[in-house]
Amino acid sequence: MVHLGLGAFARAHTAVFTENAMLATGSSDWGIVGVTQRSDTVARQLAPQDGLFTVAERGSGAAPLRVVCSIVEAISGRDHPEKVVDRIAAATTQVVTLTVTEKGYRIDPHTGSLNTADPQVHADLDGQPPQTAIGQIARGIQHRARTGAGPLTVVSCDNLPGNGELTGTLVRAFAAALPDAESGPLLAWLDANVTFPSTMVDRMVPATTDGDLAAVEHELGLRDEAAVVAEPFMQWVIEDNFAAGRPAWEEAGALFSNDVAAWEAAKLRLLNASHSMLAYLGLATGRETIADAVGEDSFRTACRLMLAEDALPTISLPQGLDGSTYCAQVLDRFANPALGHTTAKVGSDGSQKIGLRLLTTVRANLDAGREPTWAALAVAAWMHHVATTAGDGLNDPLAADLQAALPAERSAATVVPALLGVRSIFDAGLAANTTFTDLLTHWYRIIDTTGLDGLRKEITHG
Ligand code: CS2
Repeated sequence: MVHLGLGAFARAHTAVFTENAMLATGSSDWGIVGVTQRSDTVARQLAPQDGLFTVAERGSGAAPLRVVCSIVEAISGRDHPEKVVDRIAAATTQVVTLTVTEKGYRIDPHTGSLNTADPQVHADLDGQPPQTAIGQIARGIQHRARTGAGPLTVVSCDNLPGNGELTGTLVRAFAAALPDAESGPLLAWLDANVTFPSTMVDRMVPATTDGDLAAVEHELGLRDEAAVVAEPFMQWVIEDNFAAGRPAWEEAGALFSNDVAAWEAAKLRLLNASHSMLAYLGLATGRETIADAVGEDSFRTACRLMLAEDALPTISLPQGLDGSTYCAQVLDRFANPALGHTTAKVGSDGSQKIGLRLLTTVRANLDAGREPTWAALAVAAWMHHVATTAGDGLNDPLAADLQAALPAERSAATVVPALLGVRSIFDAGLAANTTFTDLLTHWYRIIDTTGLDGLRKEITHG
């Protein structure tokens, strides 16, 4: 397997599921070539450790420390792009998995397809050794087509609806944008030999801190620069659409399902939506972690109401998922005091997340003639975060556009319409909807002028 995006999540999820599958079946046939994307840090940390790293579970029910050995090679994609293409093209590779986060897909928000105006996508199309995940996959597949290396399955593991179909669309858009002599054969081979199953992944994995590394060193008796911490819970729902072999992930507890879209929608609009809501409410009131934010009664209440009144009535749950039990479990998982998941981390890249997590719910309620009171609170808290984070402090790929849209004088009356004008996030219909605008202005004013006290009062009375 080749895994693109060797962050903490991949190590605590894909690598663990893959090792568990091998342990359960007694096979040692699989190994993961991990590829870092923008930064080479994890490749530098893993290489001298032969790919070995520790997973430290934190919270109630945590297993003992465990050293995972399913990663057999770690490559810096930035520095060795040809190697990445070679590994994807190798006849021994049967699966490519990816966790490159929402922004890593280089989607044009207006078309939903590949942003060919992105300078790196452009360079990859031009024939430079590819730096984007979609470029790496497309070039790897092109080599497979030329060498007859056999079919391949590409498995997206990012929090995006229909992530498999989306990845397929983007890879095809890349292929279609190549010169005719290249695109025809590539598209034909792709159609016959490559599948893109969708998946839903779930495990909370914060960024590893120096304190975590010191704690692992103390417990393990070894220094591990690539250790990761994670909650005990983990879940993977996978569409059974594989073109070639794969690890027996079902033996490791993964669920193969024809209903991945419903699982993903539920996760995005319940778990991720409330995660983002807590992050922005927490950031607005000086709370450093998600556990601190959900520990504030009024915020927990606001989340519960957002889930019960705004989100649950507007989604169809997959079979086997009980909505209220799931929501209660999610809030309990957020409360894990040992995890240290920061509001800053969850609140990063908001421009890429709020549309999928919150605006879907906002739209569904408005369409049904209901007021999305609580989802609007979360969006207003995001707006407050954007408007009060100075200069280049905003961790978001659209930071420059958002800064440019902001007015000099910042109040509910000026910030809300200004940010609603950012078309890559809010469509014109949503921006013109007075129910939504009024809710945003109401909540923004409370956050901005009365802070926590005002929020507490309004949430209890609301
Ligand atoms: C979080 C997710 O950082 C974020 O945006 O909401 O990474 C979340 O922890 C995972 O999706 C949980 O599976």
